[in-house]
Amino acid sequence: MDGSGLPETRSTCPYCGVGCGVLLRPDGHGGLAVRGDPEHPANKGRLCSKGSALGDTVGLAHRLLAPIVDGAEITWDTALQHVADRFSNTIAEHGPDSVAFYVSGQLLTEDYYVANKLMKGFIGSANIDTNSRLCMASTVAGHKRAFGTDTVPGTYEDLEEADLIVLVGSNLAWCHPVLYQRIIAAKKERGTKIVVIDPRRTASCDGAEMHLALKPGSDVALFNHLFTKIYEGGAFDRDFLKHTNGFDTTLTSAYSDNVAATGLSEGELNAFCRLWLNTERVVTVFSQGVNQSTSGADKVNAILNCHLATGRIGKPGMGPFSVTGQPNAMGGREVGGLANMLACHLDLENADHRAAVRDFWSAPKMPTAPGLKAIDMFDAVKDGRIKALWVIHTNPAVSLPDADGVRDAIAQCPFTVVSDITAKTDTARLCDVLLPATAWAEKDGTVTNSDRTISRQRAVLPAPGAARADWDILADVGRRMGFAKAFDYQTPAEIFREHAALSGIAGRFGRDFDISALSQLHDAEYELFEPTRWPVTKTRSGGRFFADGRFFHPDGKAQLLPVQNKAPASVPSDAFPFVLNTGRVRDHWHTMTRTALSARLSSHYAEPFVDIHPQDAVSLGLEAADLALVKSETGSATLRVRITDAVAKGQLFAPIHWTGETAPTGRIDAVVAANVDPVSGQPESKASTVSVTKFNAAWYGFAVSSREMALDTEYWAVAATSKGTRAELAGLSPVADWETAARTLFGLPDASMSLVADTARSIARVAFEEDGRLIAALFVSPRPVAVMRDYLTTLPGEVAPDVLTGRSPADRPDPGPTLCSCFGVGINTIVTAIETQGLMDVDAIGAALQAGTNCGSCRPELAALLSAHTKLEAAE
Ligand SMILES: Nc1nc2c(c(=O)[nH]1)N[C@H]1C(S)=C(S)[C@@H](COP(=O)(O)OP(=O)(O)OC[C@H]3O[C@@H](n4cnc5c(=O)[nH]c(N)nc54)[C@H](O)[C@@H]3O)O[C@H]1N2
Ligand SMILES: Nc1nc2c(c(=O)[nH]1)N[C@H]1C(S)=C(S)[C@@H](COP(=O)(O)OP(=O)(O)OC[C@H]3O[C@@H](n4cnc5c(=O)[nH]c(N)nc54)[C@H](O)[C@@H]3O)O[C@H]1N2
Ligand code: SF4
Ligand SMILES: [Mo]
Repeated sequence: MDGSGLPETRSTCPYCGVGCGVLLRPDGHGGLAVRGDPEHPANKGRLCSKGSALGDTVGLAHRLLAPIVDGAEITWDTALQHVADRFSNTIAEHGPDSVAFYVSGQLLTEDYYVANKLMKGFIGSANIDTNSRLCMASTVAGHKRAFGTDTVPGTYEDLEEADLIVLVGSNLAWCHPVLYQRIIAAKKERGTKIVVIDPRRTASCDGAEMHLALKPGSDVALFNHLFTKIYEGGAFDRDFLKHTNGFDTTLTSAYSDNVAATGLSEGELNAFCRLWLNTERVVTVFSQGVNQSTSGADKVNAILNCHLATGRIGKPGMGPFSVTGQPNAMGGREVGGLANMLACHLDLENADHRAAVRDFWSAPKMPTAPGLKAIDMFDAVKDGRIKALWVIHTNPAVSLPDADGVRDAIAQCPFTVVSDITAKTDTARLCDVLLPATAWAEKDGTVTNSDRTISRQRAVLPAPGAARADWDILADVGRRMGFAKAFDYQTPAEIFREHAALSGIAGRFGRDFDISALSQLHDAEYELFEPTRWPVTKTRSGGRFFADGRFFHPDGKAQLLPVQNKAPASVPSDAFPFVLNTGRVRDHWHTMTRTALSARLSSHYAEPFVDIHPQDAVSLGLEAADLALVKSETGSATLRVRITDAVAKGQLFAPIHWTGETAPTGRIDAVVAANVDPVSGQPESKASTVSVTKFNAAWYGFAVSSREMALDTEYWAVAATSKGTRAELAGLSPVADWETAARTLFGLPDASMSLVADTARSIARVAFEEDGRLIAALFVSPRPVAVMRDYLTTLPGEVAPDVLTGRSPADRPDPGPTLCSCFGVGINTIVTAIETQGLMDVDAIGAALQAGTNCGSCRPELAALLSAHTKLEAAE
């Protein structure tokens, strides 16, 4: 209870791997109030901008409510029988390896367990892989090579107990904001130092002492150099090294590597190594700048080598820390969701492990060889080896590299099933059978976060329409394929208990993942289950791994691994001279099927963009707000130009979030090459080579409307606003009749209209009214449209505002793009307050404007604004 009288239910945020606890209070009309759970160990009440806006995303307008086969709504019985028959017939005709599941690190553990059991135990193929292949595969491979198992040694408390945090290829401030806030809070107490290792200057740099802008892909060279300095500085731990193999060969290899590949100066290298050597309590946090690389697994081992050599692992405030992206990336690894893993951290290729799992499941057949990894799986779809595909809780037509190729492959697959919460995704639009899943807040189960803490997600809203839980859909298909007993589940609690019992077998093989003490959990205990860090056995609960020097290789030791720096697979050429880096923005989640529903999350960035260094912009003849055509050998994307020295010369950065639904030419993975790490199979999503040219628009447009628009121009990007929608537009050929064009765009054949146009010069301003209220407006210009967008988006619904000037009146200044999404405070408002009120720090901004005082996700950007402003003043 929170004092309002209505009960609150504890659950877990469905976005990132921090796994924050939330308290949910339904309003009884489909709405949901969400606040941070003060009791949850991951966040202790904090939430970031995405978590705070969860209530905006639970509406049903966009939801898929019934099964659809070949475009027509049908019953579950018909749909699932059809799925089961097609899979069974395909297997009968072409063998088990002719079918595949492509699943997700966002599935709950119970869903994931059933999918893996059905494919590996009963269909008898290992062709199940997951979007974690694009996310955590390099870390899994690196962990297994070093430790013998895929073990995250540390805990979140280590981030607060460290004196040095090294963020490698992690924009923690935006991607794991609550962890970043925990670190910044600890920094105030103990003066924690932060080093960011990233080719790009990010929001995470704002709280950091040092930013090492290394050359893309060169992390191995940097950590090899650190390894030699550890040796020379005598910082290695002789006692701990007894628990490891490979020190000498690793050292020789490290010496023969070329630190110049990092492009860092001697001063930078020395300062970093000195700090590392002199600080016992160091946590190295790493994420996609490490994993998404053709040397991803080697980067992981180069980092682990340094921690193992110094014994700085598994002790308070020390250790390597892979932060997981998705809410259940960790759970997926536990159930063995990757094509080369078995359940419970057991190995598919180990005959004893296989036999144990087969006996436990009473499985008729088990595959003996790994299945197809994501990229290979979609290649096999393309060339016809995979004839039936089931995609669950992921959107591969957007998120896989060579996304146009993947889209074509899915389209031509003889039979594709998609389970999703909405039909409005690029992948769902391609399938034969579309199955409606219950969404977050409607379903029950567990997830495991980055520090091995298992938490419950709980249902507080009714399942809409015919939607069913993912585990339930999978189990029903399993029964219909003839495996009635193995898939006779009634509740997620039953599945959880089975998984926990299986982990006891893994424990007997001496594996790390053992939660066997939970195998007898009663339904009521599962209902009340509190966040719990694994392992959970009769003798052990939670804690850290490896401080005792006991690892999981057969000899009990850890392996130091000689690794050598390797350049990214795509080499810049005259045709493709730029290196394209891709990643996330603060307020959007992946392909935006949920965050795009929230007006406040959509106001931080409202369209896809590309960051270009100022010198490159000059040589390309690009100005800020132009559109650029970014091309590679695989495809192209049209993106808004932002000119910034946050990226180095020769490099570009573009976000991953836009899709056929929100900006069809902004799908960045159309451009990304499908180069993979040879060890992990993870694609190099951060270093494709591309060309950039100006998109020669004949006209540019900006539109606001109180309803959806019919967008059909060469470039468009749409975003939700508090009053409806906004869109950026551009076209390659002049438009002769702006009245007709605007009426078609807004679907307003008869509404009363004001128009100012100079068609020959592609200038037009059009506004529509209904009952004296503005309902839509369009601004067209031969150059990128300069109007006060963030003011204009507030106007639909207002009585006769003076809209055609595109400017706000003096008494209603344009707030500018939203920086604080919780309180809707724009950049212009903040800059004005800094200037007129002489605000000196982030707290002062908060006191004046509230900005940054709720979730805190925007605090790094507020700090950056302040420092830019102070620099300007100093220069005056
Ligand atoms: N807001 C938001 N948060 C999210 C998500 C989201 O969609 N939105 N998704 C979640 C998921 S699934 C994931 S996996 C995580 C990802 O979290 P992060 O890995 O932190 O996010 P990214 O933006 O993908 O990439 C991190 C950084 O790697 C840098 N980088 C690129 N190449 C290199 C390199 O060669 N070396 C180094 N050292 N750095 C490099 C990039 O410049 C980028 O700043 O975020 C999770 N959290
Ligand atoms: N270039 C480039 N590409 C990347 C990355 C990058 O950094 N750069 N990052 C990669 C990484 S780390 C990741 S994790 C992927 C993420 O990529 P995806 O997994 O493809 O992205 P999502 O938008 O999270 O897709 C989740 C889908 O599940 C649906 N969904 C939501 N809830 C439910 C539910 O309860 N049940 C079911 N069945 N469906 C549901 C959503 O509507 C959505 O369609 O992208 C990868 N692609
Ligand atoms: S940091 Fe934000 S997105 Fe991640 S779990 Fe917490 S509230 Fe959710
Ligand atoms: Mo991810």
